[in-house]
Amino acid sequence: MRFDVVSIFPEYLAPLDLSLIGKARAEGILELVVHDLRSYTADRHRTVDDTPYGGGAGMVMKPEPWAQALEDISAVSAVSDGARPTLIVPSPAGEVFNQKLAYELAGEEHLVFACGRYEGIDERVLDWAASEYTVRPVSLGDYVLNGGEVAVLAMVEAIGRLIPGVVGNPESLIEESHSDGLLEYPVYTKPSSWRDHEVPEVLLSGNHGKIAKFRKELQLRRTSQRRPDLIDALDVSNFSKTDRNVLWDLGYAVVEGRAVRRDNE
Ligand code: 6GU
Repeated sequence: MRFDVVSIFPEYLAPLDLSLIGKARAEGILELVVHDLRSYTADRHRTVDDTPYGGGAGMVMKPEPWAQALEDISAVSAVSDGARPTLIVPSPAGEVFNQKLAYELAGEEHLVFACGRYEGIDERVLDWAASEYTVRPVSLGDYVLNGGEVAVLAMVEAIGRLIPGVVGNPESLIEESHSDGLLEYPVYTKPSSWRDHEVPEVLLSGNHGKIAKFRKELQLRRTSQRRPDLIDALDVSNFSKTDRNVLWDLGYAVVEGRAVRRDNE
């Protein structure tokens, strides 16, 4: 898989040399190239921004440096016949990034990230790029960052770790938060008694059936407390009697494969 990142702050992407992603790059499992947008300018001042048509605050990124960079990158794109690279444009105005989108993007051969700064990139770049790329504006969530670089660090890590060979133990991908639509259960390690705080007794019992039930119950409890929106989205048609009882205890009934708050019934 190949990633290209275009930014006016290439040093911002330096953390991608580290840890599991850095190791995967060194091993050739993934290829990642960071490009300085200013190297695609043609004027003496290497200008990348200008004032917005129609007025308003801040500056807008000029289209031509982006076109030069994206043309250069698509020209060397090694996607198979019929496929095209995906252009991800980090923006608080994009679709929201989540684990499902991370899996979808991990299945692509070539992802290009266009890091905007200031008030964003001239919108015509996105329209123009659609002839060579599948263009997807993507947001991390409902808050505003100064530019796309930090969002790209998050997305490359979330996508990269799903590529076979990047995470050493594929088991750790299966059991984690969000892959089953629930938050992860809490974890503990030695010592079993620490500053008057005890590890839950059942985890010391060696009874794996009981442990699995206990963990699922904690997943359901913390998800309903912290992320009730995830409970609403859950498919509970294959839930065991025990799981349904926990849901009931948390104030939900099971109606047509969904958990419904009993006070909304
Ligand atoms: Cl992807 N970019 C920027 N600039 N701000 C954001 C974001 C992305 N996601 C949330 N806020």
